[in-house]
Amino acid sequence: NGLMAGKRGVILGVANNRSIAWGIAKALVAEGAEIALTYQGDALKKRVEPLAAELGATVIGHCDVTDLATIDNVFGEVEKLWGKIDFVVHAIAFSDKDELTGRYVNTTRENFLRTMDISVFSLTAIARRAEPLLNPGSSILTLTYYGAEKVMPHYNVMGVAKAALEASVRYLAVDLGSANIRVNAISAGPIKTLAASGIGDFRYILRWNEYNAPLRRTVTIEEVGDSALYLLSHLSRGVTGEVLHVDSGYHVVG
Ligand code: 0WD
Repeated sequence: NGLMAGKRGVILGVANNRSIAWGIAKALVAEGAEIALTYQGDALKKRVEPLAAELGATVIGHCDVTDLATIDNVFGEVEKLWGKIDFVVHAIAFSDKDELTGRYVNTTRENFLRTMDISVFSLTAIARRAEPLLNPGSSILTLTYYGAEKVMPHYNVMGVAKAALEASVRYLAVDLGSANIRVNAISAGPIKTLAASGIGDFRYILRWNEYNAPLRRTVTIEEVGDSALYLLSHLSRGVTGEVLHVDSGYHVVG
């Protein structure tokens, strides 16, 4: 029973119980979805396993998106387990935290390329690998941030990466649309997660959003999860190439 009954999918990017991907996982399972989680390395495996158990989720394996063989392997395992799937959640990003502060102009070539590889190219690589497994009506979702649209203090190269990620969503939406596979993004407001802790002055950004967003507060991973439910379910079957702001409305004033 539920909105996602009979639907199966993969969620990449659960690091701990503060992860946005975890909020999405909870919302999907509450509506009857069966999910598989990946982890990045052994340190995160120990965190992801008990979380997966909490939801009755399958832990499908190690996936470091800088190693394309691990993407191939994870989707190979998913195919063995289920055959076809109905959704993929991409909640992955990385940049050297020394460059998530100060001036964008100082971005190094090495970190620029690494940030783009992990935070942008990975969505395309995952979409390509997942495509043959995706049923008609399937949905792919990624996570972006307002720093793609406007210059946000300290977000720097990650803002450039998110702009490219949002463009990727549009190109992928066209490529996969003829197979009735949809590709969308949620632009989440700031949330205190492991990844966010690398961003300079993050507490100030949270406070600024609380003061200025129309709802006068920040959002929770549960709220992002509920919006993700919409984009991953048949309720949004006419929606693709979209960037949905789940940010207490901050983007209308910021
Ligand atoms: O305010 C926020 N937290 C926002 C986050 C606002 C708007 C968007 N987002 C985005 C992030 O940019 C990211 O795309 O949401 C997505 C999920 O991030 P999160 O939930 O904020 O952060 P976290 O719980 O740390 O999950 C991100 C995970 C990594 O965690 P760590 O902190 O260990 O880097 O991305 C994964 C990893 O699990 N990840 C990778 N996975 C596979 N291969 C890799 C990699 N190379 N690098 C990072």
